[in-house]
Amino acid sequence: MRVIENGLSFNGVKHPLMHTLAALIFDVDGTLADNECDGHRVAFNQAFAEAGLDWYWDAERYGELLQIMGGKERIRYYLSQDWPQRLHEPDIDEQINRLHAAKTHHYVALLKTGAIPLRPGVQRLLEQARQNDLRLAIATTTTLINVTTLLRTTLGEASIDWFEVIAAGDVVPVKKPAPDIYQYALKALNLHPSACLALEDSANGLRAARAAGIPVVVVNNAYTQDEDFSGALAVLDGFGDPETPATVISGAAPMNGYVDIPSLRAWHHRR
Ligand code: XBP
Ligand code: MG
Repeated sequence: MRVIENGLSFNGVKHPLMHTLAALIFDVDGTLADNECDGHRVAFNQAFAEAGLDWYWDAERYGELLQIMGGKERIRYYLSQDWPQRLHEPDIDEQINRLHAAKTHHYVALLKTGAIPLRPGVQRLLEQARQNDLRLAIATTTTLINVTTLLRTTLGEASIDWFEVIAAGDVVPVKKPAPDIYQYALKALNLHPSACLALEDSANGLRAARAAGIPVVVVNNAYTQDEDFSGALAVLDGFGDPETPATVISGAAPMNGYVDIPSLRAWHHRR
């Protein structure tokens, strides 16, 4: 018997609905906001200084450390590189957790000043997605309070409910480039990966989504522009807007010059 559920045929034959775009899954850091250098990095350094540590991550070093996703994981990696003996301290896990909690506190405080805007085109695209009945989700390695505060401070309180699932941080044991956070979001959406499209800014994010079977459009930024985005449907330098078109780095050009719902549907259709 042929069972069709959520547009899927489980007898191995693709059902037409399998190709229909039903949901957009957004990455947060670097995608919704260009917030790593002037947001997360600043907060890490504040936490280090407050703890009396002589550590400072300048913009260039932070770019290297960004290869390690997740703040706690990034601190641990930094220790392994610069202070390896400290990893043997019996309370190192607690130290990292405390430092990271302080970093989150500083980052949230910074967001509340309004210092971190969304990337150009993000609000327009989210509103268009809602008008077009596309479902919305978030899949990010960052801490949940960072996401909800960013949404509150940029789009307002109600925007949190625009997203059916906000999959964030330690809700899964392994962070991007592992597929876990995307698989978590897919399960919550109860959708096949082919009915979704992920929007990412980094190669690690692209790999995570692709490993979960989700097609990806990349909007890169200064930190990620030299990364390998093979496997993306398209790579652009931003979402763009009617007045300021996006530059296409690879893939088909968006039909109106910027990332909108018709262009996302067209990329998704060609996958
Ligand atoms: C990017 C990250 C995050 C942030 C820090 O996440 O690697 O770890 O830099 O956030 P994404 P935390 O691109 O998946 O949104 O310190 O809260 O981990
Ligand atoms: Mg990102």
